Amino acid sequence: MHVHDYEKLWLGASLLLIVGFISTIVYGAVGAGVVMVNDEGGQVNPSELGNTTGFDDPGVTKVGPGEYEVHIVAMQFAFRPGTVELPANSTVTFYVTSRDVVHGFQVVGTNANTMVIPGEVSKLTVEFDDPGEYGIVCHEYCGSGHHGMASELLVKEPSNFTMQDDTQTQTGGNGTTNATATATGGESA
Ligand SMILES: [Cu+2]
Repeated sequence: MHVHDYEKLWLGASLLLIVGFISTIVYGAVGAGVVMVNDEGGQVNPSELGNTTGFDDPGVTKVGPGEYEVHIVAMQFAFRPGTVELPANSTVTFYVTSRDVVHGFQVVGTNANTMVIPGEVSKLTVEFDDPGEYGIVCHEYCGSGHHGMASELLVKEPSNFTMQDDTQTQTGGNGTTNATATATGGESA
């Protein structure tokens, strides 16, 4: 059977395209360092968060040199705590849950991004190398006040950083960012 030269050319070109598409998918899955948020954060009773370790007093806990844990409760229409302060050069594991409806949690300008589902704990680890201000926003429509549901994350020079006391308030706020964080756990919702 004779195959025309142009036919061969187009066959070859479409084969190349297919190989190219598969390569980008494989790279995105394993090469880009993106980690999906899974169920390893565990489960909680959303109506018992006041009696749940970590979420009864949300905020920052130091767990090792340069390592911090941050518990965050999302609710209509705020995050608690309203402001999170962390030192630069730190590895931070966020534990985020909701006490009412589905919310979102995104550190703006980074790939730290997850859904927040009542009863589930979203766990994601982020490295903050440089000082900066980041907005934390809810990106899942959660009701009439959704547009105002935001808080801020201040990454400070380690020499200026002192642990916040435990009397954090529920305030909203918007931060801007010069994104330098890289998340080792994150998901696009
Ligand atoms: Cu929300």
